[in-house]
Amino acid sequence: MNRSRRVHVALTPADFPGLALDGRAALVVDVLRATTTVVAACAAGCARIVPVADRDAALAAAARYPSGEALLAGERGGRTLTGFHLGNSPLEYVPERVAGRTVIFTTTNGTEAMLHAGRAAAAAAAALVNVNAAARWALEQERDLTVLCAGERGALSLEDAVCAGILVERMLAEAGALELTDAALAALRLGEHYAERLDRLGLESAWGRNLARQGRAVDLDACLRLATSALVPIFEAGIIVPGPGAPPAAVARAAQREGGG
Ligand code: 3SL
Repeated sequence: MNRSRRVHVALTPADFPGLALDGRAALVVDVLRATTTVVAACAAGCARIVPVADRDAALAAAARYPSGEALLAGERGGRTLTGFHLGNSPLEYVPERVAGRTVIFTTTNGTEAMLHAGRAAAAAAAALVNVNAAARWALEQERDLTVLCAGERGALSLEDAVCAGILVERMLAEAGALELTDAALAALRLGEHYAERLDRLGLESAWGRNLARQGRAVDLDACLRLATSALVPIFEAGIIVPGPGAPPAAVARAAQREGGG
């Protein structure tokens, strides 16, 4: 690609319906906590994550897999859905629980953003924990990029905008030049402000304070870490699978999947 790539950040979900994602790459961001959890699930060796809109869609999706293979996972208002196997804490997603399993996932904001990201020509999940790897993945796509910030019930979430900005900063550092929309530039400036003080996000973001009030300080600690994972969960026909940086067992399972095994 000769011209410099265009990068846009959809700072709120209100922007999603009008986004032209055809031919573009997309990164979906929900730092607290859905995309951090997706990275954790892939690192723990899950076979795939199926994002769905709500409980009914989750039950319908689970019924399409052999009995016992699918795990129902997700939250509303931060709390695990009644009768589901897993909530939305990245710390729950350990190999003993998810290795080799299909995770059917529905969350308040994150999975809605994932469903939109699935419309792009190439899409992946990004969080602070995999920000460097996700920025590298985005550059490798050689396409214009849209970052979708999941936000909170239609509004901007500070931590998602910050993560988008750090993604843009990492891409700029590697690519030299990018064509940024005003929204991407605004995110970049926020990212520059918070990159060295991520712990402040737990205190200054509305959802960070909410999770702290729910007694989920350990989740905040797990989510507000920078570039601790090299793993990039990628979308294949709307389903998320462990991509670059996945542990060998997850890679072997993905190869098996491609071979129809
Ligand atoms: O809104 C979402 O998708 C969730 O990530 C919110 S929570 O952190 O699980 O409460």
